[in-house]
Parts: sequence; C-alpha cells; structure tokens
Amino acid sequence: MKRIDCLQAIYPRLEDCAVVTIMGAVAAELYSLGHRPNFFYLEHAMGLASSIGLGIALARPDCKVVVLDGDGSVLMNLGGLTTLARYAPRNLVHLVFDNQVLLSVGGGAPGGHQWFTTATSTGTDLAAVARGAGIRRAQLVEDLDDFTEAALDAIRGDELACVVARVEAEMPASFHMDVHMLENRFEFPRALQRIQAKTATGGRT
Ligand SMILES: Cc1ncc(C[n+]2csc(CCOP(=O)(O)OP(=O)(O)O)c2C)c(N)n1
Repeated sequence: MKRIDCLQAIYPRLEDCAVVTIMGAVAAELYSLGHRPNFFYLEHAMGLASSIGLGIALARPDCKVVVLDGDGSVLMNLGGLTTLARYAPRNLVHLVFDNQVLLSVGGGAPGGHQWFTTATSTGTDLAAVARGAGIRRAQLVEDLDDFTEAALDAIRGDELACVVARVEAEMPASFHMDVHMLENRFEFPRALQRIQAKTATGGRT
C-alpha cells in the first residue's frame, strides 16, 4: 500500500476538517494533491503533530481534527498516545503511516547510507501500543480498501480513533511545497474560523 494512494482516498473528506501533518514526506504528498488553507504542515516538531491536534480538538469540539503522522514521529513521543487517550476527544482521528523507516531523512541510494529503520521494523505494533495507551479504537490496516474504510469510518465517527497503515517506504515524487511556514501559521486558524462559521450558519458562509 502506498501512502499517496491512502491520502488520495481520504482527500475529498478532508475539506471541512482541521488537518495537521507531521513534516517531510507526508506533508509533501498531501500538498501535492492540492493545498488547502485548513491543512497545517507542522515543520520540525517531530512527534508533536498529535499533541497539536489534541489542543485543537479540545478547543474546537465542533470541528473534526485529522492528524497525519509517521511511525518515527509517533515513536519519538509515545507519551502523546497516553495523553490522547486520557483526554479522548471524540473529534480527533490519528492516522499513522508506518513505513518502518525515517523516510524523510533519505537513504537507500546506491553507495549512500542505508535507510534508518524504526522500531516498527523490528516488531513494535503501534496500533497495539495505542490500545495499550488506552485508545480503544485503534487498528492496524495493511491494504488500501481496509485503510479507506477504517479512515473514513473514523472521520465520520464520534470517538477518538487511531488507524495505523502499513505503507511502502516510497519517497514522494517531490518535496516541493510553496507554502511558507508563517503564511500557513496565519491562514490555518482563519480557515478554522470559516469552518466554525459554516457550522454555525448551517453551511451558508
Ligand atoms: C526533533 C527532530 N528530530 C529529527 C528531525 C529530522 N527529521 C525530519 S523528518 C524525520 C523522519 C520522520 O520519520 P517518520 O515520522 O517515520 O516519517 P517518514 O519520513 O518516514 O514519512 C526526521 C528524523 C526533526 N525534524 N525533528
């Protein structure tokens, strides 16, 4: 299963959500499908996408929050899972793309260094870790149909959910992103205000 196909499958459904991605390959691939102002690309703060998502979800219970994460990032902040479970916002969905490596730092090139593998390559099951942390609805999916069903169900649902998707370690076609961090920092909260306005007026803005 390729991460880009997973993102493509849920992309239309992300229109009215607050979307937070970890930096690197996930962010670049989401951007390549078409930037939207309700997408926040969290740069540098590896491991903290779910923490940012948690804050937004608690502050904006009327808004569905979707966090797009990587296995290396989640492993850097495992305590984030216990905090998610503790507050369990019903409007938060945590989608983790597990490619078993730190893809965004590169590797695997002929003559270059090998991939930096993560603990999921040696047996750590992040969905089981999430369940152990107290997130009741946490599952591992291994093919695109299962991912699409689980992710869309979770977004439609009314319960904290975590979906861990086993994906190939494939680089995005490009890392090009023409959205400045500061621009994104200001446009994102404005986009969330519009989502609120839409909800409050029953769809009329
Ligand atoms: C605190 C911190 N350490 C290291 C980095 C460098 N870094 C950027 S992306 C990345 C790998 C992210 O791995 P993962 O979450 O598995 O996502 P993938 O790149 O595989 O899609 C690393 C180590 C960083 N940005 N911040």
